[in-house]
Amino acid sequence: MNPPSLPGDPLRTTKKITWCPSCPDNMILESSQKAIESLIKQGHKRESFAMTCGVGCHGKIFDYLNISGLYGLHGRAIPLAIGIKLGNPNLNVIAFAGDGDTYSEGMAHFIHACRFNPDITLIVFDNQSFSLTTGQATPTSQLGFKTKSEPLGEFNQPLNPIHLALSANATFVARCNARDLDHTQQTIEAAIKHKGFSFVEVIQDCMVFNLETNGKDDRMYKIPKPQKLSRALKLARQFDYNQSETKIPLGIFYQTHRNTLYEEWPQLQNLKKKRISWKQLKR
Ligand SMILES: Cc1ncc(C[n+]2csc(CCOP(=O)(O)OP(=O)(O)O)c2C)c(N)n1
Repeated sequence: MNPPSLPGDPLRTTKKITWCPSCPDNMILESSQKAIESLIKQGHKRESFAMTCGVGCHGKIFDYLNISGLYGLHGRAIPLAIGIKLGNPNLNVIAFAGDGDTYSEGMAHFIHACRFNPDITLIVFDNQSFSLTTGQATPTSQLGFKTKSEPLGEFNQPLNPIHLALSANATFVARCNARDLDHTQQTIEAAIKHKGFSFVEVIQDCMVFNLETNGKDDRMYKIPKPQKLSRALKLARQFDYNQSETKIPLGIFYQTHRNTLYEEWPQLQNLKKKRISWKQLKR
């Protein structure tokens, strides 16, 4: 059962927001909520949305967005989302996760989700830092990032999640800037509508940790539409997550269609056809 909603705002709980003031997590909450509201206006039921979260600052969205779901372990938002989708393939399932969460603890799930193409949406809050645990380096932190646990600076090259997702055959790959609320909302909406695994990386500042990587907005520009895979891979390489002057492309890099996980399973196709979950299936 959902908790009480804010008066006049059914998609928001009454829980007090404890993110830092001006943290872009607030903006990602807003864009995600607006995307869901828009889909509800287009005929989706609020009950058809479910979410999962990993552990981190981002995971608090679970307390604020008033849709059903499961709050998971660190790195496990994706398998939980796949589980929910297998239980009821009629749901729109959104996994909210952090960069540490997804690309460190949850990396195997991320790669295999790109391959298996479950019909779920992954939204990664990428602040290039393990922020809830006071700012250690994640796989997308820039070279040289000095932390309490790495006083000499990060010496590993950052991972490029956009390039990785494309290489692992993801069917929808996008990047947004948390501060650009309209673009983030539109991209999340397109991602939820996509049939298959949709991955949206939202670049955000952290107001407390890894400050040197903040304020990249001037370097960002928008790709007008999804590109061919070869071009998308090239565009993905423009930004390598290090400190530099390179441009940072935003938008849907690539979108294609192939059978999703449930389409490969006759049992799930049956549930989808009857618009029911396993629980409602008469055996
Ligand atoms: C398996 C496991 N490893 C480590 C932790 C400790 N831990 C909790 S939150 C967190 C940082 C989360 O960072 P990120 O996913 O980037 O999210 P952010 O806080 O930046 O939003 C860590 C390392 C944990 N809870 N479980």
